[in-house]
Amino acid sequence: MKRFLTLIACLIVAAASGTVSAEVIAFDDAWAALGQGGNPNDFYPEPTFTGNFYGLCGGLGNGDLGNWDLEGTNGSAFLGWNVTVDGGLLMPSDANQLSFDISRSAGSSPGQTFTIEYFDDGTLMASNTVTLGDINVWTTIAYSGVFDEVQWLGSSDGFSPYGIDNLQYTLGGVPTESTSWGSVKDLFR
Ligand SMILES: [Ca+2]
Ligand SMILES: [Ca+2]
Repeated sequence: MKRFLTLIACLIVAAASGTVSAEVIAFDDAWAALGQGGNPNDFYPEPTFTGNFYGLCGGLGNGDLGNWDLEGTNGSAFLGWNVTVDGGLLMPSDANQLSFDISRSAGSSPGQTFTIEYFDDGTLMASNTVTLGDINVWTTIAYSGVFDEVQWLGSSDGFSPYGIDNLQYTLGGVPTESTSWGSVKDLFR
């Protein structure tokens, strides 16, 4: 019986330590299916991309359709923004991790910025503003914490088109040590 309880406790600790792997959106599969300017929301069931984006772009590795001067970081295709530069993500449920790569594209200017805000149940949880590098020099945006919506703001400093690629996220709440050890203690009562 003691061995059984020890096994159960180990399983609970393993589950609480987070073995869930991230979902990865590379945009290349969507671009191959929908072509230049396609809407990622017509391909990926989640998350929902919000705002007035241009759409899927093949990138330098696929002939640089549209002359963005960008090659994605996880396969050449990426999601391009040049109509308006504010957008975001709606998650299907609470998520606890997000990362993606961003680069400004042809027609943008040095020093332009990108601001991202993370919300849970409508409450701002965190925000981050970065100054983007040169064209086709990608910056990784990363966040850990509970959120269900993301809003971002492109630079207000003139025309500021950009691409994003290699979007990764993990759904689920964040397990805490007190929660997991509480469950283990309950078993031994
Ligand atoms: Ca890609
Ligand atoms: Ca929520």
